[in-house]
Amino acid sequence: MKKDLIQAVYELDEDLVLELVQEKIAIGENSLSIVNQIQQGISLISDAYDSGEYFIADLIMAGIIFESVIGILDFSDPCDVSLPEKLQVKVIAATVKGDIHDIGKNLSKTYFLSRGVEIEDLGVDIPPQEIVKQVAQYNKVLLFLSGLVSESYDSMKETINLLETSGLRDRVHVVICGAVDKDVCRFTRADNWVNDLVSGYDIFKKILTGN
Ligand code: B12
Repeated sequence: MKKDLIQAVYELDEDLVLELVQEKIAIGENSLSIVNQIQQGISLISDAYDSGEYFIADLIMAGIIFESVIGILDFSDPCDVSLPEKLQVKVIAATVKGDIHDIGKNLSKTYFLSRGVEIEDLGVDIPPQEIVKQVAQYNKVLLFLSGLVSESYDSMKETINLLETSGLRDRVHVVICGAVDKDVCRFTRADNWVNDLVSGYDIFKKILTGN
């Protein structure tokens, strides 16, 4: 019997992953459901890394496979609300200082773009000063701070502190994302936290419509 997608990801079998994803696309399976299955496979890889069964090279391979899948998924949704031609809010994202994980951010960029929203991506390992400098150019900003390693929480907090001391905090809605939860949100004094891109997009729509 053919392996399922989660197992193929876990076994880092890129060819089979892509073949299974193509099959799922052909039968009309939702892109987010496919992403969800890849994430489940990655979770298994993460556990195997924690237990010493997988190594850093396997994490790298997991990242490569995820990026290949993102390249063939389509997130567009004709039923989604049409956006005003000129957005009144600038959307910026950065992986914070000390962290280089960017697959979730790249995936989110693709998802937002398929809905007509451009995220300005500052990159990875970005220090607070650089983020604040970019934010200062706009009147209303939705700022996504992404991080997966524990050290990123301090960087998120430092960034938000600097926004405060620079007098910019009122014009920025800060959403932390990645390996975060409500405790990290409280610690960093962010406005919201998300660990999936759809919730991130929902926050964007709320800000845009003022709800
Ligand atoms: C792939 C991977 C890597 C790749 C990253 C490649 C890349 N370009 O990103 C590589 C191999 C480079 C890597 C390196 C390291 N990694 Co790593 N990595 C992973 C792994 C397996 C998957 C992460 C991933 O991409 N997931 C898939 C994406 C889609 O999920 P996501 O990022 O959570 O994104 C979702 C949401 O969070 C949210 N989101 C995230 N960002 C954004 C942004 C926006 C705008 C929005 C709206 C939403 C959003 O939406 C996404 C989709 O729903 C995780 C395991 C795990 N469980 O997460 C470990 C993991 C995060 N890594 C870990 C570690 C330890 C490391 C290293 C320190 C290893 C080492 N010894 O060198 C280095 C880190 C160096 C550094 N300073 O950052 C640990 C972190 C532990 C910790 N608590 O600190 C983990 C948990 C593995 C483990 N079990 O130990 N890693």
